[in-house]
Amino acid sequence: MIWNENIECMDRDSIRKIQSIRLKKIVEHVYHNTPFYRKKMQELGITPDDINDLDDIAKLPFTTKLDLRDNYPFGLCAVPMSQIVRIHASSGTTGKPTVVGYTRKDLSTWTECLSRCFTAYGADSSDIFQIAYGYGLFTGGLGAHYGAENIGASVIPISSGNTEKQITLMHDFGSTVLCCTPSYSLFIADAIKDSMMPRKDFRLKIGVFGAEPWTESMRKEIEEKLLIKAYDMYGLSEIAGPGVGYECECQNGTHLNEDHFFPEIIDPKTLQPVAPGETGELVFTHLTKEGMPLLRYRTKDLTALHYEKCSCGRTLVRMDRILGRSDDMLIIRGVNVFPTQIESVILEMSEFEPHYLLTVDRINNTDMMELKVEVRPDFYSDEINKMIALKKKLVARLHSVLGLGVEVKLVEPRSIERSVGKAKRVIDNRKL
Ligand code: DLL
Repeated sequence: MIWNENIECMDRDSIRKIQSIRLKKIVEHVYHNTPFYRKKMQELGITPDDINDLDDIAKLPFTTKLDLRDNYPFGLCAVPMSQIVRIHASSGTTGKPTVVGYTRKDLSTWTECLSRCFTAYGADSSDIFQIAYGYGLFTGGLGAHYGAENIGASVIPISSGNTEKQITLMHDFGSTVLCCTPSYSLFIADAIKDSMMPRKDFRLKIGVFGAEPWTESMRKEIEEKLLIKAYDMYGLSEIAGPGVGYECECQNGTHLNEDHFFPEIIDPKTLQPVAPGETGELVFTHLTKEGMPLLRYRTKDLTALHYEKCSCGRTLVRMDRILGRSDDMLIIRGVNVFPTQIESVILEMSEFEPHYLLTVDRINNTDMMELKVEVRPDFYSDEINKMIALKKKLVARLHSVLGLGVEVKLVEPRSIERSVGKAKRVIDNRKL
């Protein structure tokens, strides 16, 4: 099913026309209402009259997370506070949170985007949504909530955590759709297994997972453990929250709601656009946002875009799975390493659980990586030789994929701390 066929399946020329008109309008809006952008555009020697079609976007300034922090909390709002009806914020690891404000129309646009997502996953008014993303300043809970209500589904606003209660309600209320981070879904899967409640007594069929990078192997693992179909949902607070992008039944990339959020891929070093299909940093320009519209916001997420029509009939551009964030990329002895690469190696070997923790240190001026990984119960053994052989196998595989040596520590099942939200999988102790 398609929620908004007119837009989701619109031919490319028409979508570009709409994007062009909206771009011009939004540039005028920020120029006249956000002193930060007026100043930036004046510094570049441009006015809204210089922006006439999509190609002119390259003339516009970029925006970074630092700009949001410098204008904390409401400096980038383009409307008076009396028009802001919702405030969300995402806490970074350092400094002040990034704050975003929504007008009533922004909330309705966001809800429309989520309705497209949920419909693409095959959900409708007959479904019961268990929303186990955090409610609060994080956009996951409330964002998904409004979208699910809008398609007429029944919503259980349970938020994240309290895993025992999650599975009791999932069982008793007959939840059919679970929304949470992919890492938390594995925690829930283990809890269901421990509960001894037979799987046939649960009605769960769809998982809506996002908010952190996850791999194809992780998808397979979740689908096998929970006996559901797992879909990707992409988003970030600065742009809307969840629902910026979604998979369809073809699972051939994540469709972006590009009538509201115009995507570009740039080379993060040269800041120049790369060709379609090439990997680079994803950049978004708001096309319809009233409250806090951003021009060319650098997400730091690394991916590629594909413009060919999808077999589902949708023409909205498809984005590859997020490879990682450029700021999550570790540089180990000069080699680039993404946590998702490590996850793929662990999950392609049946002996390991998808739970791991990577610690990076600098010892005697040399970067060292230590990987703790859980062995599955049926492979975990007291026989030291078996464990040594298993460790060697993993070290060799990691070496061939990463081109680096990793110190591996095999640990007992369930010994690595679980997360109910975004998983923390890397600890970098280097003082760089
Ligand atoms: O994580 C919004 C969200 C909530 C998305 C629920 C999906 C589901 P932030 O906390 O601002 O917002 O974090 C945004 O998380 O830039 C990506 O690095 C990462 N991310 C989000 N979704 C995905 C995904 C929410 N599906 C940051 N795959 C983004 C990979 C994702 N990374």
